[in-house]
Amino acid sequence: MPSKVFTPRLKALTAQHAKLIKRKNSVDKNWNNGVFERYRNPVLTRDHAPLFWRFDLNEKANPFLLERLGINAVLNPGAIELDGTIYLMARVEGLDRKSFFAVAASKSPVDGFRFWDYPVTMPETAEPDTNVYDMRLVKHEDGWIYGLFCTERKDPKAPRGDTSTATAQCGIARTKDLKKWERLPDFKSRSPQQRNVVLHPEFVDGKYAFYTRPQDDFITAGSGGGIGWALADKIDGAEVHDEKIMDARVYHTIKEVKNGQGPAPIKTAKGWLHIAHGVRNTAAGLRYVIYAFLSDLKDPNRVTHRPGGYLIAPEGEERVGDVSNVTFCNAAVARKDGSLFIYYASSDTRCHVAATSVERLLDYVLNTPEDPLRSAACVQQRCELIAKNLRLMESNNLFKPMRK
Ligand code: M1P
Repeated sequence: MPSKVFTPRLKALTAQHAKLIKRKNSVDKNWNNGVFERYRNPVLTRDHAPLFWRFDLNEKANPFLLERLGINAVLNPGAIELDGTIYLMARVEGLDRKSFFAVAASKSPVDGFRFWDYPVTMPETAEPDTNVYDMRLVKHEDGWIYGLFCTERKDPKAPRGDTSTATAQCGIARTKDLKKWERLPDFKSRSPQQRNVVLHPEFVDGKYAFYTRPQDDFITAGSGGGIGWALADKIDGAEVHDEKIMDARVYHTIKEVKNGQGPAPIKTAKGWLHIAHGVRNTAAGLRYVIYAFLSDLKDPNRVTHRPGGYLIAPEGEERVGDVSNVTFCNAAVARKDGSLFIYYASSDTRCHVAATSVERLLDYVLNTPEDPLRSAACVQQRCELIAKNLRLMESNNLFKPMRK
């Protein structure tokens, strides 16, 4: 006999899901720093996951229509634009804490993202991954689309009884269509752990070039000094011997504890535009913010401009989630018309979009002053701006300054 619960519940859930997918996004008018626009709604959340991923839809087997395989969070997406469609390669985390990759696509960069029917079936290496996450998608000049991601396994050297210590390394896979993936051997370096490894989109000196993040430990960077740079002769069995730190961690800055390259950098006339994340410690735990910098066109590991401070930090509801006070970015799409969409996740829970243009972000990196690293120098920097502005305002009769 059909239960009274199943059919009305299925109807309600289906309507709710359809409404979410169709929901239009809009710019948050309260945000006005001019550098980028913030959008009100997240572009992907756990509620975007199709019902048929979560519920057994057979009434006989599931008369109460209970969720059987719930989704905990959808975060840290990679992104790529192919033939005018934006594809987000989301990190989807089940209630069991394991992450997997799934593609959500939309013609619009800011709303309408819909997951494909199946998540990605990522082949394993001989040493199976316990967890995979944070894919950086890059169209390389060799013709492949690469996905570099973090592969995590229990540390075999962990003392008996220690069920937490893990090792993080970089997994490499490639595809032509985001559906069928060829898994290559994991990236090898001298560092015991790596996270946030990103492939540069072009060959450098005929080699594959990587942004790395060497670390001694699973959580802390330890002696790993920041964002590294390394070259490998081949991608199928990529191995690097020397890592040069190109963007170091610095005391009392937004990247004091650790940092990591975000998506692959964007090529512009003025240099490679990088988006990265920086981490500092607080009494409330780690705070993750997103920052930007520019590196030399011919020598992508030489940083030419380092705007001080952060580009995006968690605001409002973004501040709260599974790991609160986190904004993390591993995706950006620069479109033919010059617009630039930065996809980021907040508090390891949901995905957002910020919109700007390559021209505007270049202006930001070229003209935002560097962090002078001391309070007195920061005051001096601000006073110089104030004095310049007051002179201008007085000469234009724009404003009568308060003289004190
Ligand atoms: O929890 C915040 C982030 O922590 C890690 O980033 P990092 O290696 O820089 O510390 C990653 O696990 C990332 O997925 C996560 O969002």
